[in-house]
Amino acid sequence: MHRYQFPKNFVWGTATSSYQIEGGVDAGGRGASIWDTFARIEGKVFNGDDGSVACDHYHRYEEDFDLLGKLNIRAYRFSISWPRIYPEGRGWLNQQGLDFYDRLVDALLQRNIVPSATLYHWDLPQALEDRGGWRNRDTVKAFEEYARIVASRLGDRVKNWFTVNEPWCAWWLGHKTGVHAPGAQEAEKVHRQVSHHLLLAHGAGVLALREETSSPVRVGLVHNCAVGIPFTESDEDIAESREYFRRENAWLLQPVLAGSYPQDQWDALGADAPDIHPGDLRLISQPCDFLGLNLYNAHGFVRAGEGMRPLESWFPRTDFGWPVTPECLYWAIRHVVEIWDVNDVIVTENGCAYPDEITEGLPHVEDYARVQYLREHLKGVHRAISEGLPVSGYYLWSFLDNFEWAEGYSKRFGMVHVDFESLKRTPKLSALWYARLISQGGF
Ligand code: IFM
Repeated sequence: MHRYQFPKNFVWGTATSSYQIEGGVDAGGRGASIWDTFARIEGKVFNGDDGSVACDHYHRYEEDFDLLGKLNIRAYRFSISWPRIYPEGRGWLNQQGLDFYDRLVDALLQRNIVPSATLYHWDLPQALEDRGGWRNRDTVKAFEEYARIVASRLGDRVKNWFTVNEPWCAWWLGHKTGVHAPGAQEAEKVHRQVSHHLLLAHGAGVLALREETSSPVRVGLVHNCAVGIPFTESDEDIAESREYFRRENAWLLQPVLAGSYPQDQWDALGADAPDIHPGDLRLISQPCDFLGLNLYNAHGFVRAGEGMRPLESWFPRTDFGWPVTPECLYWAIRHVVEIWDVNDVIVTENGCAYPDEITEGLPHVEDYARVQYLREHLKGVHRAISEGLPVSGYYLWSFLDNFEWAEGYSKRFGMVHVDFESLKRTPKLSALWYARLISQGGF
């Protein structure tokens, strides 16, 4: 039997985001976010669900963190709700919002759980959207003000910071296809401008975090990458899969990691390329401490000379319809390191949705499919480490079943089941499996 043992200092964590779990949307002086508005529009979110209660984590974080402690979780990645801090987007600073995250960070530290904070996980203050949102360059300035305040308040205790979570989703799903808030379907020029402003916000966030914290902090972007698995491990298939990775991720990663937009893609846009100011790319490409990768599946398999091949309709998939392709983590880590020379990768999200149900008389939800998914994906992380690739942590998505954006509460990603009527939490077998893995440093 092969044992997958991880380095002693490997960070084992789990992740959530504010709008997906907090609820308490009218509590503590919080302002509206674009997701409050979007979820009210008929037909935008499955079943008419919204995040007004979610897991009610806003009121239950102490007991939730007790549970995290019992599950041996060493690091917790959460996001800060921008409209709790600046309910009107700019100007009036809501002390109650800052106090909430102060208490939340202290509650984690009391349990020896390392807090890692994301500044932007899609809940833009509605007040900023009313002034153009990410289409408007002023939103970058507002983000910088918000980042400075949060950094100066929490930076003495929070040492790991993620600037923007998955800019691709905020840009493409929010402004191109419109399936996420604010639900826009913009012209090419406008949505490319949105992507540029999100990258600028990342750069401004890095600067703010470094300038406002008295002791060193670790800072990076979180990118949901597109990957194709080489069909075989021949040099030709690997080279084609690497080129697929470069092409698919370059629009967002090359500015951050190499200080330029990919010339071929820029030229193809012509007059629709975004307007950029002198110094923008320098701000965007400031050196970071790591790159966060969120990854759930590959697009498929890549064959030399054939490119990406579509998967069969009967290929094994999760409840979300995403194919189960465990090698995706290994290839994403390897490609990003080989192409852009990244010196530390953190897997900031990985997990799966399955229709987990409580069975009368059983203390846990039996989610063998998730255990199998995690085990197979972690083998890829282990392979990367054993080949000397720099990977320092893994955050399972997600701690709790939660509000899965346009899918509402219909897709369960948690290692802990949440009954959305009673709000009762019930650990799934995957949580016990993960707790054991953490205590043993491997499986
Ligand atoms: O729930 C989301 C999360 O907010 C961002 N990454 C993907 C997850 C699953 O869809």
